[in-house]
Amino acid sequence: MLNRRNFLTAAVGVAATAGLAACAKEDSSSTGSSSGGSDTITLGFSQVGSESGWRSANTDSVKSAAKEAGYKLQFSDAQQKQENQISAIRSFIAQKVDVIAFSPVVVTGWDAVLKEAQAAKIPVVLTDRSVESDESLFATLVGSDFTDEGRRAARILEKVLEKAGHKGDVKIAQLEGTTGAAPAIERAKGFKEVMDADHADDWKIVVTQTGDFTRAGGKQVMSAFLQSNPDINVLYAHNDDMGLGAIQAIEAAGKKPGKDILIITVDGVKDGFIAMSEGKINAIVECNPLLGPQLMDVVKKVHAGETVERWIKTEESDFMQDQAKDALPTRKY
Ligand code: GZL
Repeated sequence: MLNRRNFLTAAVGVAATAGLAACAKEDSSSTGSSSGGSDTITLGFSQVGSESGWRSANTDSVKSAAKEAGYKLQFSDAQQKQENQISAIRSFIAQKVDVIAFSPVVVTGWDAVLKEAQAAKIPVVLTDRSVESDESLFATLVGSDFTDEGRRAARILEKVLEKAGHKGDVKIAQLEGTTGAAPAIERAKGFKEVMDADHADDWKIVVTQTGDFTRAGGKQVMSAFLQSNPDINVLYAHNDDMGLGAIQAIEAAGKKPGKDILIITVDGVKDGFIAMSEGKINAIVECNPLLGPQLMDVVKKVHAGETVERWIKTEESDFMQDQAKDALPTRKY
């Protein structure tokens, strides 16, 4: 797994030959000046999909920031399929866009298409999620430290357990994100680091499975969890949407979310805060989706051939249940 902490500040340089143009399924919307004059930056952006509230907020941020920056945006929604992202990137290469940015749905399988972009002398910027590829194939990553989010989730669970006066073993159900996606791999890794170091004798992940970052997935998998492990007393969901789906399953099973089963989620979308204010989620680890402005800034620098840092992080906080009501009015997504 690419260790973001080892990223060094490095000059951005790319060399290229023509890439193949595959017909990508474009859900493209162009913003910025319609003429796309020679001085207007044309940005090809391949988005994972529209699987969660976080993703919708991220898409809105990218589109509004591109408009604000006056860029011509070619936007493609991959519907969570890697082949659609690869097709879209090939289409951007064929269109000779100035810069390509994308949020890779999974960490592997990108070398070939990234080499085609490099051969076409088109710089690539990763946003949100990272890849396991040769670091020379992309200029930078604009996004969060998911391993740290996993550690933060474990640390805030310690506070939630104390606040709840929990006694006895902690039997954890884990709803993982999309299999092979950086946030799923790293949020599990960070949580396990803390568990192994400080809770080897009292915490146990009794069941873990992907809910694919969706509400439907969270509800379906949590329902199965409750059948096989009725004594679960904690849920760690890799995003709010799976947590919200799980809440439906928990209530359908006649249990109280936030009481019978303590719930920790990641993201911090508005619906997550509403559930937290209703006492159904106990704590949220924020993962900021509003990456648009930082992305557009780095696109401009990369296009100009400037040196950029290998990892541009976002600011994030963590919220306990008693902070939800006060925080809601100012939540931006
Ligand atoms: C995290 C992002 C994840 C969110 C999910 O940066 O990639 O994907 O946590 C989203 O809500 O589906």
